[in-house]
Amino acid sequence: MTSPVPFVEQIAAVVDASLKTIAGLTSSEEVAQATPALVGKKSALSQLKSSMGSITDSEERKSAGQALHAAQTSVDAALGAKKSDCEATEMAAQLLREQIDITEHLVSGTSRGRLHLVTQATQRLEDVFIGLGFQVAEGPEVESDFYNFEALNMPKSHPARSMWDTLFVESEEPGSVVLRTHTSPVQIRVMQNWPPPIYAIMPGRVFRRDTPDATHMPVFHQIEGLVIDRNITFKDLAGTIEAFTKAFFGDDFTSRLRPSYFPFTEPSAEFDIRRANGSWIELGGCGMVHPDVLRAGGLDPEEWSGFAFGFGIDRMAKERHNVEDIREMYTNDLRFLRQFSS
Ligand code: FA5
Repeated sequence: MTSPVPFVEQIAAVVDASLKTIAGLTSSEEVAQATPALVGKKSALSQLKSSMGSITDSEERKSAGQALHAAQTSVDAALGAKKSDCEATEMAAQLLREQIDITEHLVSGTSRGRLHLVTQATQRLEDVFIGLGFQVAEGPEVESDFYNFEALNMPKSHPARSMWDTLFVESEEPGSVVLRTHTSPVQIRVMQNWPPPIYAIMPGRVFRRDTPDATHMPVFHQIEGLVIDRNITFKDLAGTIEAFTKAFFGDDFTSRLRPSYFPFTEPSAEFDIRRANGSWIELGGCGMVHPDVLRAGGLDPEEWSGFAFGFGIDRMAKERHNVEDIREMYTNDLRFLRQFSS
């Protein structure tokens, strides 16, 4: 007959097996599943505890009780440590999965916007003219018939009004409010508000019922120039335009004036510049301010004389950057716009 395994040894064997099981657990889910079998009411340790009553020797029962208590403590501690370990690992993995990399943009380089070609050209034009002693003025885009036509020597039925395909704004008196067809109305507003001598430029957006093509847009930009002083002559006008051409486009460029007609200037001319390939492109109109226009601006033509010009800014930007088609500047294709730094 084999003698029964001593109680203390049974406890040691259960602790051994429990610690091995605990060591093999790899997740908090596995820990939760294994817990009842390791320390629950039906666990091997609990069964040993209930069988303690069969130990008759009081000394032996006492030391068995102590051993059982120590066993229970070590299994509880190992299970608790395993649980914390698994939870920490799982939390770290979850954080890694859910992290948002807020440094992403800095690492890959920031993408900065830049000014549109026409805005760049406008600012450059302003710089050039300010360098020539001009001041900048602005006027409204929605304009009255008076400023857009009448004060510019084009009374109601004047045939020259048809030079511009006008967009009208609905108003109480039909035809009296327009989207300005050019920046020339700002000439009148400046004359009415600034005491002469006047050296002003007036950039802005203008509107025409023009069909878009390589050199035309229905909404485009002009820069108006106005000089009012004593004894201003056509020579001053030609000299200013040539100085501007070289300052804006470079010394290789030249300008020419061709006789033309505008009701608000007399004599009038069209202003062209010569491109690198030798061909000419029309950039604007100009001339000596008509006496009726000086009067509409509140100035005495006997005392004051002056010249005015109006250039297309979009066409200048197009020429300066060798853009084939003016419409390309308005397609908002970033691949196109990014080619031109400011
Ligand atoms: C005028 O608008 C006159 N106000 C210019 C002027 C001012 C003359 C002062 C005399 C004294 P014109 O219609 O030609 O002129 O237009 C001037 C320039 O605007 C043109 O030479 C061209 O460069 C530009 N332009 C005209 N129409 C368009 C368009 N649809 N799209 C883009 N640019 C245009």
